[in-house]
Amino acid sequence: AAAPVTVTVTGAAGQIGYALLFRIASGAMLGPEVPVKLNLLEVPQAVHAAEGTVLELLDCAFELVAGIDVYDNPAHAFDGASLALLVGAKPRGPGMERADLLAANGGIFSVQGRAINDGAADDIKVVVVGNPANTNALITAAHAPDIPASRFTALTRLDHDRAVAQLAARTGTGVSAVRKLAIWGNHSATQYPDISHATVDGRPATELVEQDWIRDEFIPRVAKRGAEVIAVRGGSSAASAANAALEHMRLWVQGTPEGDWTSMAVPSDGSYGVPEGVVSSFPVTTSGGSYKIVPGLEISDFSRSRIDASVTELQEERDGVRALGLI
Ligand code: NAX
Repeated sequence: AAAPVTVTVTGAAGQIGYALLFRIASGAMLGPEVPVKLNLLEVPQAVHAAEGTVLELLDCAFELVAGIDVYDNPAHAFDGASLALLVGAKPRGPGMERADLLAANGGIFSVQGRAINDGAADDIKVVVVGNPANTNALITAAHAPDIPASRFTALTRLDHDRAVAQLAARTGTGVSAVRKLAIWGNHSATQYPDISHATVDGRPATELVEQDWIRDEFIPRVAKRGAEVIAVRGGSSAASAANAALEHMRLWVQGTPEGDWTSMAVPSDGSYGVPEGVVSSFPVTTSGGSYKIVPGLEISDFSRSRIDASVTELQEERDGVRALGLI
């Protein structure tokens, strides 16, 4: 049998953690052949609740689970980790300014970055889910100088999946007919869901929907979908976020299908005019455990202005954490 892969999940007692852990344990992320060792990280006051989730994980008798441990110490939780899903973050409280939020999360992600640097496996792959996800990934990478920055990514696959679902519904097709959709920029309301290169059943999506619909309905609906879920469900996206985080990792490890790509927020290599180092979402293909930003796409003036607006926001976030001494 294959050796177990150590997977660290932070925020394990939260609602995304609850939706995520059972699916990882069932083999949905790494496949039915790969045993997993689960390392759960929580803050001390939530360790007890995480231990409750462990009771339920054990009660599933998942054959692929090679062990589960709960920690409140990041150094222990990331020891030997090959995959890390950083879900736990400090939510914005009442009256909290953006700088306060960045500072609170800076404290969390700098410590976790150091722990990953010191203890994780050489092939560590990190996805940050906790918001502000792109900038939290930047902070984490900055505190792990011995690990290539490219290993630190942030989640925009949820935005990607939301966009695929909206386009499929509009064109009256199934989601599997939609290819090559892209999310650019920040996981925030400024993100740019881009269908300019997308196809639906092999036909260019731009021939099937109106520009007005793209601009006035599709883009804002995808970008504000998180708020829509909160308004209707009375709680923020949890199972869909967990599913997307799992897909992000599954595709990174197992590869994107021929003729399609995914969206991942990754440290820019300067592609498409996004300043180097900024953690921005791009269309990427994956294979053999690494990813590549899709090269050579034509960018329209409309796309250019949308990408620039979101990247400007990311640069402001980067300047903010730099001013706080967090990177
Ligand atoms: P919850 O509040 O239910 O759970 C968060 C958990 O993280 C809590 O149990 C908390 O104790 C734990 N935590 C806090 N600080 C920690 C630390 N330093 N180490 C370990 N654990 C820590 O939030 P949930 O709904 O699960 O959402 C988690 C994060 O995902 C939030 O930051 C949220 O904004 C973000 N999201 C990101 C999305 C994305 O697409 N990138 C979409 C969904 C979600 O909104």
